[in-house]
Amino acid sequence: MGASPSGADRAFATFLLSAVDPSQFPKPDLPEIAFLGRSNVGKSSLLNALVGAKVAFTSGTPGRTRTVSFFDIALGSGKAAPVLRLADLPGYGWAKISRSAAREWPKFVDPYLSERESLCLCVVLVDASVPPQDSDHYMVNRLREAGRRVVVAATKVDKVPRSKVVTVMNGLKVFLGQSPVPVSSRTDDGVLDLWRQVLGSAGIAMKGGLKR
Ligand SMILES: Nc1nc2c(ncn2[C@@H]2O[C@H](COP(=O)(O)OP(=O)(O)OP(=O)(O)O)[C@@H](O)[C@H]2O)c(=O)[nH]1
Ligand SMILES: [Mg+2]
Repeated sequence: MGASPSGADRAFATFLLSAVDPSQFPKPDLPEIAFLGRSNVGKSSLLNALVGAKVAFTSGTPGRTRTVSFFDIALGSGKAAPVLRLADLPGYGWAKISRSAAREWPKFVDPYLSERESLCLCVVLVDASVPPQDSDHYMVNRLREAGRRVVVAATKVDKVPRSKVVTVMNGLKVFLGQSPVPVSSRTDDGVLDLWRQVLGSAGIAMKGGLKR
């Protein structure tokens, strides 16, 4: 069940569709939260950790996700009506993707980020175990300029020595202009904290507290 709490806040995720073109995006009829970050940063893994099920495809091969995949989330019961939608976006900044795939990226992601009316939060993932990158800085600023609400999640914090976590988080805060939420999909550290923020952005208060 991952990091999702039991009871009223337990998430039930259903894969809706994978889109390669804005015409394929689902109707914007639910509050939507997008997961963005460089290839291999752990977007799909974090999404799975948040919902407590392996719904998003993860891979050791960077740049694997080339589509926008949408997942509808119901709370409390799998039979309940969905209350929010998560979007797993393709990774950016991976040099080995084919040139045509690199050209494809902005074509269907940029209109999504700029125009998607139901998009209420962008979770930008940055890898806590490597130095911050210009592409992370670019993405956070681009989203702010588009008027998007941004939460920065610092992933793979299990790979950072405990004594260095505070320094790394402070460095990211200075670099990106906001405090990151340290998370690990391996250990579930910080996952519930992030889940609370995801629900909050959709106007949903967590009822079940922090108990699993
Ligand atoms: N140690 C550690 N490894 C992780 C964590 N999250 C993901 N990984 C690993 O990082 C690799 C990439 O994970 P994905 O979730 O597929 O990354 P992604 O950002 O969705 O990648 P693309 O879809 O290719 O852009 C996999 O080998 C994961 O097992 C984490 O919290 N800790
Ligand atoms: Mg992925």
